[in-house]
Amino acid sequence: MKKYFLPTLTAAVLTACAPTAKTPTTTPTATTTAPAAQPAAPDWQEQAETFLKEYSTEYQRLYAQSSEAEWRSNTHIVAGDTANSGATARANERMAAFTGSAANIQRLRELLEHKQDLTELQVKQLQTALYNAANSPQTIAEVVKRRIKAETQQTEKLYGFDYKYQGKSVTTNDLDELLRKEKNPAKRQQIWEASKAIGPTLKEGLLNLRDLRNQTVQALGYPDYFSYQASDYGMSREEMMTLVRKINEELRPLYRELHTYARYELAKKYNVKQVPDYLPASWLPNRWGQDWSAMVDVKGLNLDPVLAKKGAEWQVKQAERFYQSLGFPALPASFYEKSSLYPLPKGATYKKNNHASAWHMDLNQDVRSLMSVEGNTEWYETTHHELGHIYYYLTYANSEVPVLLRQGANRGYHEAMGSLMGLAATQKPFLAGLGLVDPKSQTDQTQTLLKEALNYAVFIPFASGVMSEWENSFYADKLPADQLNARWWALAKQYQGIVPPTTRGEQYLDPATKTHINDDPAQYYDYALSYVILFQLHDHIAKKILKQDPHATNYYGSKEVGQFLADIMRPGASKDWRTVLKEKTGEDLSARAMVEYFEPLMAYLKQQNKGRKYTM
Ligand code: X8Z
Ligand code: ZN
Repeated sequence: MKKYFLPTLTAAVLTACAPTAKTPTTTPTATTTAPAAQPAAPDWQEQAETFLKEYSTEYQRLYAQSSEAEWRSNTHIVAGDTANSGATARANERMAAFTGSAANIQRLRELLEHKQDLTELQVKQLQTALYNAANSPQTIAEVVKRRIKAETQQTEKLYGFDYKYQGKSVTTNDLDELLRKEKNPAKRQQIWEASKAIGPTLKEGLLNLRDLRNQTVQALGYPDYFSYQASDYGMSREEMMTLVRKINEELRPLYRELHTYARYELAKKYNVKQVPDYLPASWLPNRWGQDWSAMVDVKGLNLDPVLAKKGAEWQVKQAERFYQSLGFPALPASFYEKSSLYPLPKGATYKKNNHASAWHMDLNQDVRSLMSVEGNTEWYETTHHELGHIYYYLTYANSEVPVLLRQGANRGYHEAMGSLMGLAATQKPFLAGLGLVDPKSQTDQTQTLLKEALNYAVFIPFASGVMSEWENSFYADKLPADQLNARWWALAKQYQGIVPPTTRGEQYLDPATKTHINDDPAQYYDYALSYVILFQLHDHIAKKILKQDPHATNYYGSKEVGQFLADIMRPGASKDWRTVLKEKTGEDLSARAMVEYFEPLMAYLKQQNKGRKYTM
């Protein structure tokens, strides 16, 4: 599931269009001296305004219909049922027929030829509409139709899959919990393998989708689907890859220490005498090795028992209270009525999407989240993450922001907001203020920072390395079908220093076990960028607004922090993302703040790793 939009759509719409300030046009207009018979030159701003108003109204209507159908398809998955998938495919086809229509494409191009006569806001909207058109050009309507169908089917397979461990059906929540807790390495391997069993079932569908996705965007001149997604940032594929590789390199020295540390600590934990050069994937407390924070328990700061006691619903309410304390409004009642926040009851006759997402159903006030919240640290953070999307939606759904620009400054910002709140909600002064931990208890700051690094720093080689490199190869380099798994594990070794517990041939498809590979394609670098942005924002908030140590903040109740975040959210995509960052933090996009945050940990890790063999 596209983390916060719909899989087949990428942008938002325009409602009752905000009055646009007209800039003087260079087109000469009729003057009193002009001969009366000569037709007046067209007023391009007026033409664009008329077009955008109509376009946006229809776009928003179709978007809402598509969202409703997708919501149903992601929350009620019944094996063999075709009613939902049929309805979803039809709604998405209607959307595609409109956004990709030849008439709309022609008109958009025509208007954009007069860019210099239009307002900046109009140009942005027209460009967004043309970007959306490239995802569904009706010049190749049959290909688009097949892609829509293939996407719907892939979603059903992905979330309808019945995971089995020791002969019993289990949920992904169960598998995650087992991977966090199980101490027996042989059992761990079984659990890990159980979590990868879905891969082969998705292979044919994914290969088909690759071709259909590439063909779709090629019709409007994009070389491949990866380039198409990168262009949403105003960047080429090569520029995006250069950026993510740079981020990865900047975090590499820290990762190298964490990797060495983890190999030795886990070998000790699992009673393995010979420390392996590379980490067996089944040793790590996460299905893809993207978050190792469960490896460390900080005495006095372990949230799991208290969260288990408070329960899932409390977590959602608490996250809302946190946003409200900053000055954000209460969530609309419909959020609670219409969302799907918790795991399905045992024995339910249907399944639901098991990955968290947030939905802007109508690009207005109908906001919902799809989660399977349980009382634990991982869901506590994820709840804050999803509400970040929800408050972003609500904040830019205002009359100043045209419907087509109701998106994040870029996709990475959208991911950053809630993750930032998730980080803030786990720092000790915040937790103490909330009464979740004893403020008087002595807690180890180094262990706290280590636990955070095992979450945020460990994520970078996965997101900017393995995922981005694999999808780049897959879409742009047309990675051959008999090298998909080999490439995945070569990247995991190179970037994460992780190897599979046993050889994983091409009969498996381990990348496809990551939901994004199927339904949020060629965009995973969003998350790497979001962590970089998150630390930039956090650094600014801590030092400049709260005047607190970034390692020990308490945002709770700070209207100034709320103002700062809402100011970034309010314009949506109507402001350039680079300008926003520079204006708000005084910096360009950079891993500086993230590296600086973890700097105090380096000395400790080097000390711990003294005499140990480094393999990366
Ligand atoms: O997919 C997500 C969000 C989607 S709204 C829950 N995340 C990435 C992942 O789970 O792989 C958040 C951080 C990384
Ligand atoms: Zn997200």
